[in-house]
Amino acid sequence: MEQTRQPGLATRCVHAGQRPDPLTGAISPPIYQTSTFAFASLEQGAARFAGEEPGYIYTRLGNPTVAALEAKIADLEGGEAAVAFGSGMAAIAAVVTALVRAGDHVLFGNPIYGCTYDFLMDVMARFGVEATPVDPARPGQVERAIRPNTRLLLFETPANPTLRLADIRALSDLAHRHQITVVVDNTFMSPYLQRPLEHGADMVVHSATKFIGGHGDVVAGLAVGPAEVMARVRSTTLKNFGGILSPFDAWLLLRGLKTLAIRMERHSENALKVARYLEQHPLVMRVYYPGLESSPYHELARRQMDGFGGLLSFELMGGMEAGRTLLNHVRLCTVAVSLGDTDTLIQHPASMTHAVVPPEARAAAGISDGLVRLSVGLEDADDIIADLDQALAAVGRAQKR
Ligand code: 3LM
Repeated sequence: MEQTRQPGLATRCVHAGQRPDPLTGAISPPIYQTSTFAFASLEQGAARFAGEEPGYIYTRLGNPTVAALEAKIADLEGGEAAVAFGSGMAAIAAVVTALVRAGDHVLFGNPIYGCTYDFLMDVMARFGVEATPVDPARPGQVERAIRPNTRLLLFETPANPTLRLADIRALSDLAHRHQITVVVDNTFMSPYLQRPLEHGADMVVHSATKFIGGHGDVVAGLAVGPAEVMARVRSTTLKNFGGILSPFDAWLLLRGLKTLAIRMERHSENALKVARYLEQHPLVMRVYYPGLESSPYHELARRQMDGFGGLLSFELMGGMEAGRTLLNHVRLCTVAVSLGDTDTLIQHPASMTHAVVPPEARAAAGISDGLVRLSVGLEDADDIIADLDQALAAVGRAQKR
């Protein structure tokens, strides 16, 4: 029987964008560690520069290993084209600056990763682009903030660090009624758990440093969207700011993506167990995890996500001081920023990832001084829970003193 069925996501994580090297049969893609590519003649070089002949020119403009990664992520997100960058921030900055000009206005969901906030509110303001934070869980508020010059709506779902969700379909429909481009930062989910383009978003950005790489050994970014827009990004803000991904780092991401499906399933399974443990702990006031039935976002999560992911955050009785004690007593969990690694990472957003966000903006976005964020890794869930349990016992002892 002829196969017409689209292969499943796990299959595409392994195979999309890749085939054995036609020259040698190597299954692992070659790392084309070269800065430049030879032309057979002046005419060939000129034709490549003129875009009249396909082929590589110079690694800042394109590289075969990087191209394999771009093809894979475009396939997984269900987009027409993708561009890779040297970091998530490079991807976000390149996409935003390719889409707006001085005099334009940008809306963004708050909370958002601290450097994205800083980039939009500070850097873009200096180039005449105003940005307004909105709560994307309140579409009415988003609509009221739209101005005639609003060009872009950028948001994370789930959001860093509070795990607030946004309804991608509802916001995309709303934005499109006003000719506004919707960009979703899908870092917390990866395409295995959520594909924003299927819900109406125009573009997706990633810090590929996180679940896509998955092993805590590479800093990278990705953007996916319509071919015309991605070609514009490539030929303007990628080419001229030059924030490219190296061929070796592209190879690490290709390797990481092979196991994305099983990693995301285990991250999600472990995080749910940890969230349930934390939820019943007397020293924990609130747990933010969309997989918990108690989450106000649980229904939306079931609708637009294929799993609940590896990130959660929580607030302790005793606020900041309790958080300090907890972080200083964990043993298996590592006190570190970043997320999506094999290792469980624990951090304090107010003093770390979101320290650059002004305190009033943090408070408005629900980032309290006592909030702790956990990126649940691939260890045995019982071991992660045992570690948190002994650290929480230390918090309890400190409070009795
Ligand atoms: C962090 N986040 O620990 P890079 N979008 C999202 C992110 O979480 C991040 C980026 C973009 C963290 C990094 S904090 C110093 C460490 C949702 C990064 C930016 O440029 O690849 O770091 O991506 O929350």
